[in-house]
Amino acid sequence: MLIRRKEAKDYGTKRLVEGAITPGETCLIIEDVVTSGSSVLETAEVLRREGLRVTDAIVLVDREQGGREKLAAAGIRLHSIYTLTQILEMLQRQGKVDTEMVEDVRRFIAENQVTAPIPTACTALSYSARAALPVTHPMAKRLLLLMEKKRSNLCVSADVTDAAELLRLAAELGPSICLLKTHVDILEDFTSDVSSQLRALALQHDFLIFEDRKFADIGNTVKHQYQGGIFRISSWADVVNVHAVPGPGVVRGLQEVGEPLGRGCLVIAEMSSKGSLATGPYTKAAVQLAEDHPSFVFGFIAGGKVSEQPQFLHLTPGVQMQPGGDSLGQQYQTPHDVIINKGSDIIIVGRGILSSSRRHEAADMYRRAGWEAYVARIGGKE
Ligand code: 5BU
Repeated sequence: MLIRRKEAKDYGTKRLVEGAITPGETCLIIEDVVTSGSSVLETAEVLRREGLRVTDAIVLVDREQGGREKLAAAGIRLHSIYTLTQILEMLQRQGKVDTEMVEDVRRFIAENQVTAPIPTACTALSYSARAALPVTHPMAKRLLLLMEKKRSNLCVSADVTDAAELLRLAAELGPSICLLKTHVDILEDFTSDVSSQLRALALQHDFLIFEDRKFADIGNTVKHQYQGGIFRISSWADVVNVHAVPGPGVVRGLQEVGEPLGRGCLVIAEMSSKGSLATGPYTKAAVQLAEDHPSFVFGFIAGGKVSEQPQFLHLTPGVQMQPGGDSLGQQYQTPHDVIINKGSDIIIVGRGILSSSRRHEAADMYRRAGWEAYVARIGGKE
């Protein structure tokens, strides 16, 4: 049991939370009354900073003024013993209040709703603050720190079919990016030498390699696909991603191979393509899948923030300077949209950079746009 103090004591431990904390554990919040949800949210923020998971809150009374929705937006399910409406109905049945009073109270509630703003609790945190959280996965930590160091939240999607061109891109854009995303199976001339050279460039320019393989089979099959074949993805890719559709087995299979190597994984919670089925309950289940495997999964591919847990990173594909799309259903958002309005962390840009005749300048333009949006999001202080 933990108790949250209103203010840190100026003696003793100076902690805002009193009690024994084990990072990674889940903490249920118990409150008496919820009106706007702010008090529960503040408590959740303090607990999350200590590395605890917060998913649910129990209250005696929900005054139904928007707190439930505000908490849901911050990833917290509210369970109330009573709603104000239920209490009113009970009192009316018992003859303790008259109809006029009931109507007055109903009107008051309707006229005094808090609107749910986009929660800022974790988007306002700097990348380095999130890197320092005790529950942040080592791969996320590395990535967050190198993002801060290189002032780059840009992942370039190196969708080329020629290995020499891939290596040229990595060498040229390496200094501007935090991640290089590959589709190794579109290369016409892959050899293990290509992956070794790519790793050398990653080391030289301090970026991580993300193979966008989108594993989507049973655990036993994806293990082979990750480790074996001609690509031997696990031997060179720092990061891979999975579809949630097979259920936990796909993550567990990859984890058996990747975790001992210190690799990390992203769950695809949403896709950028038109008509994507990864929405609503599917996205929710994908978020749960990630949150259930924190020793291997450290984030999401999504159009925006889908989890309130600050240790998880959000990467968004479908980014160009102008919104729009291509003829095959790709849909683009701008860096500003993605980082500020949607609360994502990393922009993934392919053709926005690759189709420019001056790729280096284009990459730097995206890097600056992404970085400036991030700095504005955290309040203008780096
Ligand atoms: P573009 O050229 O910026 O449109 O390339 C986007 C890249 O991101 C491309 O490699 C896709 O395979 C990848 N992608 C995507 O566009 N949308 C998604 O939802 C996912 C990956 Br998941």
